[in-house]
Amino acid sequence: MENRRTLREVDPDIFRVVQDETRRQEEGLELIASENFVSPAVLEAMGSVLTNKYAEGYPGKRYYGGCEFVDTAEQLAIDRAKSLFGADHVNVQAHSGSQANMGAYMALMKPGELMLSLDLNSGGHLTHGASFNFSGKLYRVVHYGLSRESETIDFAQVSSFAKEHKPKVIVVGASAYPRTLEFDRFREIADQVGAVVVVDMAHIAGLVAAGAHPSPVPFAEIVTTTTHKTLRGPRGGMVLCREAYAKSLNSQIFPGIQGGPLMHVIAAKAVALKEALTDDFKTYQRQIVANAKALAEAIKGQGLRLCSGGTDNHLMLVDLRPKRVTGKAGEEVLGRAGITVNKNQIPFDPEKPTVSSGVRIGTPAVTTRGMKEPEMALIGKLVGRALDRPDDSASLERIRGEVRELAAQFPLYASRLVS
Ligand code: DSN
Repeated sequence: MENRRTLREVDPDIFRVVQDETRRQEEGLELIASENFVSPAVLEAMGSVLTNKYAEGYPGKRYYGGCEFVDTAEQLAIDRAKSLFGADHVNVQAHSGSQANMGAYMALMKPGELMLSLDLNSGGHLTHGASFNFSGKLYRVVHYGLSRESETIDFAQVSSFAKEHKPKVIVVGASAYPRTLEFDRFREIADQVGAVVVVDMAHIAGLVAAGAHPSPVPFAEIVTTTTHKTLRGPRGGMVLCREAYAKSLNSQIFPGIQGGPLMHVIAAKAVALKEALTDDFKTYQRQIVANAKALAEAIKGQGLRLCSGGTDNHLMLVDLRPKRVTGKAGEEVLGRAGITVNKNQIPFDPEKPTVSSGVRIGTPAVTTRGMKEPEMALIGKLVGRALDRPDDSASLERIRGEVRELAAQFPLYASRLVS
C-alpha cells in the first residue's frame, strides 16, 4: 500500500533538523570556500526514487536488471562532463573526492610507489599524502611547499624534489590556495622526470568549467574533482582522464573501491552539469572571482593581512594575527555574528592546526545568492567589526542582526521553511 506519510509525520526530530539547517543557511552568511547552494532541480534529483536502484557496473554493462533508466542518467552525466571539460573519458561514480583520488592513485601507482604533492600545512589536502590518510599509508610521499617570501608554490623546490625523488605521480591541487595553479609548469617538471600528473581541481572545478581559471585537462593524465564546491552540484566526486587510462580508472572505482553507485546523486550530477553548460553559469563563476577580489580588498581595509597578498580565485586566506585573534577564536566569533568560516593554517603557521592563525574565506555560496561587489564591501566591514571586539556579545548580536537583514535581501530556500 502506498505510504504517503511525510517526513514531519514520520520523524519530527529529523524534520526539525532539516528546518533548522535550512534556516541557518537562509539567515547566515556562508563563507566556507568549499560550500555552495544547489538549485531546486539538483535537490529534486537527489531526493528521488533513483536512490532505490542498484546499478553496479557501468551504463549498458550492469550486474543488475532494471537499469535502463538509470543508464540514461549516468550517460547524460558522462556526456555533459566530457563536453564541459573537454575530457576524453569521465567516471561519475566516485562517491566523494577522496574516492576519486583513491581511484586515480590506484590506476597509476602500486602501493609503496612515490607521489610528490603539496603539503597539507601549505594548503594541500588530506588525500594528497597526509600521513594519517590512506594516501600517506599506501604510498611513499614527498611534499613540496610554498616560498616564504611570496607564499606561492615554490617551483624551484618542486623541480629539485622531482629530480631527486623521481616520483611516479605529481599531484597538483589544493584546498586552501588563493592563487592560480600553473598546470603547465607542473607538466614541464613531470616530463623532465617521467612522472604522470594528477590534478585535483575540486575547489576550482566551476571556475575551470567557465574559463575563469586555466583548465588542467590538457596538462594532466587524470583530473579529479568533487561536484559540490564551485561546480555547485550534489555532494560527490568525479574523475576525468585520457583515453589510455579509462579502463583502468573505471575498474579501480568499481569494483576496486566502491560497490553500487549512488544513482540519485549521479542524476543530480547530470543536472548540475547541464546547469554548468549555460552562459548564466559562466557569469556566476566570473562573479565569484570578482566578489573574492572585492572581499579581499574590503578585508585588507580592516587591517587584516591576506596570505600571498590577495586572491586569483574564489578564496582567500586571512592572517588574523594583526587583530591578535587565533583562527579558532576567529571562527567562533564570526560564527556568533552569523558569518560561517573555517579556521585554517596560514603558510608557516606557528600555531597547531586545531588552533591555527587564520581563517579561509570564500565567495561561491554568497555569489549563488546573487550578492555582488557592494555586498562584499559590507561583509568585509562586518568581519572587521566582529574581530575588533571578539568579547563584546552585544556588538556581535548587532552584527548578527545586520547579517540577517543582508541575507533576507537575497532569499535562498525560504519557501522550504514552515513556521
Ligand atoms: N574539506 C574540503 C574543504 O573544505 O576544502 C576539501 O575536501
